Amino acid sequence: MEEKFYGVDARTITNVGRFEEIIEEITFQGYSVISDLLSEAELQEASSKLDAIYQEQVNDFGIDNLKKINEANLVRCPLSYDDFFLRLCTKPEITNAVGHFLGGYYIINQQNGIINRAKEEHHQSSWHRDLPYQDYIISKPIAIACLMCIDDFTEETGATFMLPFSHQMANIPSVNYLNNHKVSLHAKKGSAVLFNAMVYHKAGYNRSENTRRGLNTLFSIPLLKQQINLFEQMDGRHGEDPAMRKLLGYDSQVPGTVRAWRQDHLNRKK
Ligand SMILES: O=C(O)CCC(=O)C(=O)O
Ligand SMILES: [Fe+2]
Repeated sequence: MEEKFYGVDARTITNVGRFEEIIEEITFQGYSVISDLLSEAELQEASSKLDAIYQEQVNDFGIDNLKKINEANLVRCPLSYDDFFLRLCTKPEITNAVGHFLGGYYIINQQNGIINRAKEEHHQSSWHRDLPYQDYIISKPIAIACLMCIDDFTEETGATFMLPFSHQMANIPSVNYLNNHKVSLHAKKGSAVLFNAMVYHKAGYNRSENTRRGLNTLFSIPLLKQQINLFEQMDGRHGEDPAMRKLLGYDSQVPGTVRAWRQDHLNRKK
């Protein structure tokens, strides 16, 4: 039977295919799950590379130091170690949706691998927004997170908890409200959770026997500063490709002087 309405003229989205469904879910509840995005081969590669880069970071910085700054089991900026992670997060299914919300100019603000080990509390298991300390409502998304499930996200393995509609809540609600309304996002490995970065969420506790990995890429408008200066971190790699320069934020860094700012703008006129 056809759905009927009265007293309603306007509708945000009318033509509903899978893409529109994803857009509508992110718009209203704040998140959507895209299934079957990564192949088995990609998942295995992601798993072993995340573990290897993490080991490299542990060797470099020391596990005690990492623990002191809540960085244990967190892989910072894997895309700067291996282009594989850049390719994963720029699949068209993702960039099409990100572009829908952020428009023609967005950057990779940060990328992190989350290694949620069996029966260990992870720093990301605390409620947060991916834009921390922002306790207000914004009418349009300014950052979209793409959390790829490298392993199955289940109740057992510590699936992400989301608080639906919370991008429309200025402040975080009470623990009582959080517990009554949180949703545990079960998603098969190879899926990606795309969400408005203002949605409150946290990783679940991993009660299983296995490690549960995720890869979170945060895309933002270029007005927001990157967590790590990718130009420096990547030694300007891919700088010859205009689309990559833009995505990696090479063209939206803070100029050092008035003259440099003006020169930048002048160069763009040529
Ligand atoms: O691993 C998860 O379930 C959540 C990760 C997360 O919130 C983050 O990386 O910001
Ligand atoms: Fe997060």
